Amino acid sequence: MTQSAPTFLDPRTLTVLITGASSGIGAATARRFASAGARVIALARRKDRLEALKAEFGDLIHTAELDVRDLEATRALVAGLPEGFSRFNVVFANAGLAMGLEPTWEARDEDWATMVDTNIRGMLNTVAATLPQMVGQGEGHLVFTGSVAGDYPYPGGNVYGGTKAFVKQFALNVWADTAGTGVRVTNIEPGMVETEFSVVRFRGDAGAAGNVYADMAPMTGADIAEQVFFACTVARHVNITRIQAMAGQQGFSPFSVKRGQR
Ligand code: NDP
Ligand code: 8X3
Repeated sequence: MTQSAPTFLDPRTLTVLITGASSGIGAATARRFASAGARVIALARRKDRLEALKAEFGDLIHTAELDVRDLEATRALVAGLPEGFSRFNVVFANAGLAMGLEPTWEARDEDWATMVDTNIRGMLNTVAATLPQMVGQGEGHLVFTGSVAGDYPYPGGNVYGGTKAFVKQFALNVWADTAGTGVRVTNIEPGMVETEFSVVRFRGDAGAAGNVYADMAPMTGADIAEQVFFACTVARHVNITRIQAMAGQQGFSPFSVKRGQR
């Protein structure tokens, strides 16, 4: 059998809907696709941040304010997309956050609720509002932002890691449903990426957030955007099911042994 070179989709054929596009991984992914000529629907709660994207890329970008926790607003937004953006064929369900790093028994109820409502319910709302259209048109790609925290435990990761384990298993189950429909599914599972993630996790404490990335080289939003771009532009007969990447200086810890404790 002759070996042919891998082929890639023309990004100019893609219309990419991104939640959490106002900063970090989502903003970098919006830039990656728009700079390659794709159209991008950039969504987040902070509309002013989205305007910077609009200023950079003009007509390739459509921005709108959206809180993914609101299912009806998400459905209405998708139903009302303007001409040129309404036939999206990539959805990046990326909006999410961690709140707090306390041990389980000291964690705040409201933080757990915010993480579950955003990372699980908000992600499901995004899928509910977009997947039927992509299955109907027989072409699409659903990309999720999971995390290494969905595979590996760490102290203080309790509900955040639980939400990302949900995202991973849900992504795999969606792929079990969509395989053969023309809709691809990918779960992106990063380790340490320096974004506003840790500032949010530590409630605006920039010092605590900075310590997370001190004296090491974390991944950047652009590093993750490149992975999303690859998964979405690889030839249609390929489905990249999961991409897990860690910073080069981020390894694993041995099991902890609590000697002398009962
Ligand atoms: P950022 O804090 O920089 O970005 C988070 C994005 O999510 C923002 O655009 C924010 O926009 C949006 N968002 C949060 N809540 C909502 C909401 N209710 N409705 C709509 N948008 C919302 O962090 P990252 O870029 O790092 O985070 C993106 C994803 O990556 C998250 O799912 C996170 O869990 C995941 N991740 C991050 C890693 C890291 O180390 N940074 C590693 C692994 C995964 P706005 O506030 O304007 O609404
Ligand atoms: C974010 C990565 O390791 O901080 O999902 O939980 S980690």
